[in-house]
Amino acid sequence: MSRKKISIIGGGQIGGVLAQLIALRQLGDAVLFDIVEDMPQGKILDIAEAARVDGFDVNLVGTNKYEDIKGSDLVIVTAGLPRKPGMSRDDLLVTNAKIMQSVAENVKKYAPGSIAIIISNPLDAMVTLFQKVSGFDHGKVLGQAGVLDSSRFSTFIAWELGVSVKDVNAMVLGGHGDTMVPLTRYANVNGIPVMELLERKYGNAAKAKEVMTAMVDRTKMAGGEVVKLLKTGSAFYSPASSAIAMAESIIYDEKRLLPVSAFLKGEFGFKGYYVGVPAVLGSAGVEKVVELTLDDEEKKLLDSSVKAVESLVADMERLGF
Ligand code: TXD
Repeated sequence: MSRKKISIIGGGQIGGVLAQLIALRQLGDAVLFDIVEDMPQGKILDIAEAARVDGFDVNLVGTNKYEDIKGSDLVIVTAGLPRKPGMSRDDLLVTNAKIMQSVAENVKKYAPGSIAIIISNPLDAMVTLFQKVSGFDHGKVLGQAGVLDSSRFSTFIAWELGVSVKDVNAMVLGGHGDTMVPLTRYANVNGIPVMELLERKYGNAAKAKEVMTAMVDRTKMAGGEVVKLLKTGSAFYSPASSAIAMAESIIYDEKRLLPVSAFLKGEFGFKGYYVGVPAVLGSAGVEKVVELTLDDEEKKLLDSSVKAVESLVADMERLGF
């Protein structure tokens, strides 16, 4: 099997970590593209010079030329500006929409057969715009948010319960914003509901609920928590790792069921929007959106999350994108 070619558009914080993870896991040959002269070349040289120590053997290219992404199987887009402290994801809309438009045009031109994973914020709007400009099949364009939000939620649950995070399963659906929907009822530790474990720990249901609500709130604000501490830029290690999990499922046709921003054609009662939902990822990209039973409260939360995505997309269209 020949090696896959993976291009990363945007060689900033997330882009650099992505390139290193691709090399370390020998996921494929990697191209790191950025408009900043010499920077992607410098990062790639630095990563490549660790090959002897880390023991990887893949081709790595840093570039300012879109031609170099020709023939990519997978494109991961991180291009855009990150949030500064106090800035909402939506403030980024206009700046990043302009960038995404040019990225999508070039990916369409040079890598028309690729599958695209979008990471840039505001996530659900950027995925929508990339698909619209590229004209790629909806299933070949997807966004990374839910894998990270779910990993954050799982981490907080593991810390709270004193169990290995490897045994925690918890999913976050909806848009990648303050209206995201952590599914508390489905969260479990190797099948045991987290709510039951919290009730046993605290001996009463009210306290268990309070603790769960605090974890849900922390999950929703987790991106901002990191931004506040870093002071310059936003989270980059965990977003890169999350996109790599999606890339692996696509490249190795693993059919993992992961929460991703996927295009809805009536699933969950929504049509025509990219929203975070469970989906099976394989060599064709998003191969299936998986529905699940939601109670009234969960439906209401998902509904308002989709409304937030709808209004973001409407804003973007009003601004001419
Ligand atoms: O989970 C998630 N989806 C996210 C998303 C979690 C955290 C951060 N998320 C967003 O990813 C963030 O709000 C940004 O929109 C992107 C990238 O974040 P990163 O931290 O990597 O930002 P950087 O370091 O500023 O890198 C962005 C790079 C930078 O090197 C620019 O020169 C480049 O993008 N850039 C471009 N590349 C290609 N083409 C164009 N036009 C372009 N414009 C800027």
